Amino acid sequence: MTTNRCLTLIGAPTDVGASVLGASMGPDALRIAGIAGALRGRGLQVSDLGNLPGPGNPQAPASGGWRHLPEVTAWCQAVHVATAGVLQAGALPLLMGGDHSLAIGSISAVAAHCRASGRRLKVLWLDAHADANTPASSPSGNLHGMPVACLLGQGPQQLVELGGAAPVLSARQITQIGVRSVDPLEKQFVNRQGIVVHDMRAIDEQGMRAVVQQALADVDEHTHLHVSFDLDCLDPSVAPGVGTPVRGGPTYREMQLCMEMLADSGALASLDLVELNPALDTRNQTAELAVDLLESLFGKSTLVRP
Ligand code: EXY
Ligand code: MN
Ligand code: MN
Ligand code: MN
Repeated sequence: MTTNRCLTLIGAPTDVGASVLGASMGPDALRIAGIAGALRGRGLQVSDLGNLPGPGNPQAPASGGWRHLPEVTAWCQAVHVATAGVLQAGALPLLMGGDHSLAIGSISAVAAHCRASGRRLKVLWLDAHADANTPASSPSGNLHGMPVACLLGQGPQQLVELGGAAPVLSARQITQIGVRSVDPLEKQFVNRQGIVVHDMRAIDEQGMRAVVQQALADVDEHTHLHVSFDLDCLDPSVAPGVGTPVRGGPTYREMQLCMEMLADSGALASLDLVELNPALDTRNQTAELAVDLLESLFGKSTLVRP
């Protein structure tokens, strides 16, 4: 398997799914950190669709178990259409968020593409959080804490059925890595659904190498691998520019190894890069780190290995 060498950047400048403002500046911070040039340096043909338009942030309180549902739905629809267009054109879509609720838009489009082309979809969710709250279990109503549940068919109907067919994913199609913050009722949902979670304890006990090997065990030449990379997965000491930091995350070296192993799989076919919050960052350090890790994800390594 080899990774598609044509890549299209999609900017989705919104923070309507989050409690903290600022993820709306993520796409431009990634551009300033040189995302396109770095990927071209890896030999990729890169185009940039620019920033999608969408509603502003009403900064309204939660009601009915969620905040900003019409706005999140509009953004996810825009992302769905853009992602479907990029896949249709034969390129690899890289969604630059924006908050993580946008993954409902990208992954629903990827799933439809896989259904139509007979490929098996596998989603790797790199995150400090499980993002598996439902409106009934969420302590905040923030929809960036609910995309996994929505993709599994639990959540507001507008989001669950965003791409038509629901549920978009079955639990065995998703594997989570780096999780260390799960709400009490959310934990019950994760266990009931049987989502495979390699939490930080697993990384500490077994090492990143064993964890990624297990996560990729069912990936073969028929697999479309989607990586949904929430930058708060990284330890906040190296990635401070996120709205919901949680201490105790993977180091730069651990995450770089994860990226290198994903590159070796050759199965990567779509990607979300989300939750970058430049308002909380230090001199664009988190954006630059994200671009550095992307280079590893697209095949940069120290030596040529057999
Ligand atoms: N579990 C908390 C909530 O649902 O409010 C925090 C979620 C943060 C989600 C970030 C994007 O990964
Ligand atoms: Mn997330
Ligand atoms: Mn997160
Ligand atoms: Mn390394």
